[in-house]
Amino acid sequence: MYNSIETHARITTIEGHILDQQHYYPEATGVLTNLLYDIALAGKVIASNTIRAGLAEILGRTGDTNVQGEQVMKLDRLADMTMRRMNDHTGRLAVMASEENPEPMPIPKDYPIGKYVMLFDPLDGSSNVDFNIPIGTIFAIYRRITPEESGPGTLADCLQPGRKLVTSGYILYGSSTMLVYATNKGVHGFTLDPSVGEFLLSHPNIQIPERATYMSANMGYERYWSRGVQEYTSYLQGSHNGPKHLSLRYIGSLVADFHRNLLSGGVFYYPADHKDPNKPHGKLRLTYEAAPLAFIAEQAGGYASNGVKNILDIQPDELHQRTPLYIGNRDLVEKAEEFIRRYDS
Ligand code: P6P
Repeated sequence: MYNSIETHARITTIEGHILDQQHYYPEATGVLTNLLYDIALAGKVIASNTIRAGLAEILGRTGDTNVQGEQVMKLDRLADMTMRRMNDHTGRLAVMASEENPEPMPIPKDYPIGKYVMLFDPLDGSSNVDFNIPIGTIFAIYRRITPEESGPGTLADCLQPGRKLVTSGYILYGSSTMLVYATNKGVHGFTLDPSVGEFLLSHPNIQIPERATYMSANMGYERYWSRGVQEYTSYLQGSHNGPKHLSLRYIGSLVADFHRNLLSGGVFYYPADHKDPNKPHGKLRLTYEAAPLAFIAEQAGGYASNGVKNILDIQPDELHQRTPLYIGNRDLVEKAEEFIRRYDS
């Protein structure tokens, strides 16, 4: 067992890094720093339950279904509760919204109300829990836009375009637990050192490699995709003078697929499909999945689109609205837009 003191030339905790970053924001009052720290703490709690899910009798389904009509996994419920309880009383937030809850969750009246808004997917990919496949928490932080004197935040505060994000990030519960977050000053990754219980800076200033390595899509649904997306897929496989070197990697867990492509270069796409008439815009959600990851991708030199426009420029109409998502290397995402324009317009 290595000693983290010996192996880290310079140990930078997430708290130290956030404080370092804070000097970029003269108006910052430390609230954002503390909010990110609270999210990191929630991540540690969720991680400690995730790694022993099989033992703690929290595997399997609760028998409930969430607003998405999906089976709620016990770990889902625990992650949702942890994220809420770590953040509902700190006085940093005006309102929260979660994938697991139909409506936004205003800060309880007994607690102080803050100036930020947090949207989150507490445990994305949770259907993979039983198979020990990496899963993740995704979070998005905005400033409230409704007047402070109006009391707790509202749905309007939650329905902001990704362009307004202050910070976003994810916690990936995989072979190690990583927290990756982005501000408009870059993308930084931290790895949880269980021996000291701290997230330590392991991936400073992440930039997506210029040369992509992977394409990531559920090819089992190809017959349900539009002509443009089918031709785009052929392009990624070398037709239409496309790249000849891409490998297919798709784990069915958005945070894990995104993280791999962020570090190795690649494009992930979950198109609109006509498999389920109730989900004409694909499966993924805009406000707490696509937009926060799009912010990270763009800060890392990549790009994210719904096939027509930048994800960050989409004004949400509903909290749980879905969107097609193409995300990763800018050239490959723009090529998706080109094929959709050419064949689907
Ligand atoms: P499919 C997991 O349920 C999830 O929401 C994302 O994490 C993942 O990218 C996607 O669904 C996988 O969906 O239809 O390919 O199984």
